[in-house]
Amino acid sequence: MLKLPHDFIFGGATAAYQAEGATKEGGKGPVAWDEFLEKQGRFSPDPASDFYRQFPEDIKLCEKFGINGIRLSIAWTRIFPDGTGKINQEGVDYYHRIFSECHKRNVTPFVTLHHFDTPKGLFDQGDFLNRASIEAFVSYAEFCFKEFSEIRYWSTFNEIYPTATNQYLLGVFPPSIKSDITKVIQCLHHMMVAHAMTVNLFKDGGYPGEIGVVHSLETKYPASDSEEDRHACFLDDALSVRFLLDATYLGYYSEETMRALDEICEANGASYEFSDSDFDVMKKASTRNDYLGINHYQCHFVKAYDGETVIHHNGTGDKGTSVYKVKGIGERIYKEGLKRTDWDWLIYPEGMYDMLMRIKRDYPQYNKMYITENGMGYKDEFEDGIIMDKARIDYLKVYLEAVSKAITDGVNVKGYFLWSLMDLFSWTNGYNKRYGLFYVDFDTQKRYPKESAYWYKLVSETKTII
Ligand code: BGP
Repeated sequence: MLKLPHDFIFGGATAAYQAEGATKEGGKGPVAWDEFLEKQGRFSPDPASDFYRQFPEDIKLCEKFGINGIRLSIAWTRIFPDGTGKINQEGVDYYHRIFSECHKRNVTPFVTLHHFDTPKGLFDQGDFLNRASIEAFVSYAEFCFKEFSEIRYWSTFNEIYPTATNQYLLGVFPPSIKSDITKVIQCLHHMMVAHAMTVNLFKDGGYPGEIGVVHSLETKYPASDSEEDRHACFLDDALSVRFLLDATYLGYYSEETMRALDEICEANGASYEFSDSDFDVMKKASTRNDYLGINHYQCHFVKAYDGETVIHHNGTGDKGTSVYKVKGIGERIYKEGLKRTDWDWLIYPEGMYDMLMRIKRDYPQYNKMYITENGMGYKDEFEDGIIMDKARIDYLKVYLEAVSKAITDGVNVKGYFLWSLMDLFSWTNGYNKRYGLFYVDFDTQKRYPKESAYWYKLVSETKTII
């Protein structure tokens, strides 16, 4: 049986908008999602898991089940309802209460400043396409560093690539724009600049603790050995993985990344603009990241494709309905013989191992890594308070084994945050795609430990992947 280090963090992950509910309470300002979900009419972000009120119970469950880290995000609009300017003391007090509860229960909070929830006012002015959002984000971050001095682990952003593509390529996040590669690249770059400015501010200000960024990093493999498929894989990887790692650890985009970017832009009639002063900021920050957070759920097999962009996002759990073909990049296909979830996410733990090894090889200055999200969306069956989620345990086991192997092979991984601590609201799937160790009855808000919670407790206590 494989082991994990004695000081390893066995965490659970959440995000403000998906856990808290209470979107119109406590002086919270609006975000674009409020209106978007209301218009869409499929599901509401309230009550979510009512973490707004239930947090003492959730943090107590952490302690009881050997979970010694919690990843959570601050809702920017609970602190600054309009994004900038007036401060909402009720929101500030709320997060102090959460952090003190964590302290009481020996659960280390890892705090993300932005998890898909830009304040509505800034969003309406172009979100991160508009440089005004960069300035506003840095000021908000500075406020948090000064105010929440009890925090030791900060992440600037959650998943810059899915933010940009869900907003401007797939169109499944507000403002629902499809196939606009110019906007995708501009959003990616501006968010990376905002990250770099924040890291520089944190380090120059001498704040205590550590700072990093959480990227979604999912390995791409060519669908076959053909030259064409290998090239499609190179393009997909360059935009979704290499672009971000270059920005984070080099402070510029490498020659290979730029080659791919130019080819993708040419095929899509897209363009980009990067200023030299941005690279000065990014370069300065590139050696100052204390850690990298990796969100990794699946991997992709990529095939050459030369048609128009056609995407169908499987947001219902109807297995086999996913389509992902992007003009000038490639097509992501199902791979014969590989298991996948009802949402068509391929279960392939080698992808996690390969990603960790690649970062160690290509970006040796990474310092240390945490798996900040990994888990299995599943239609859990609830029978008299008992939830036997064997499929989730099988998934977690092979992914934790991949982490353990990477550590043995020299990668410095310090912890793992399972997505999700308890069942949460999912942005594009609502409430039937459950990930939690704790089942949430969304009507009563009662929590029930799943079989996987007992399994995770044992793994955490023994540091052995059973
Ligand atoms: C990540 C996000 C999370 C969470 C998770 C699962 O991309 O950081 O917020 O939602 O994926 O995704 P989903 O809820 O779409 O299944």
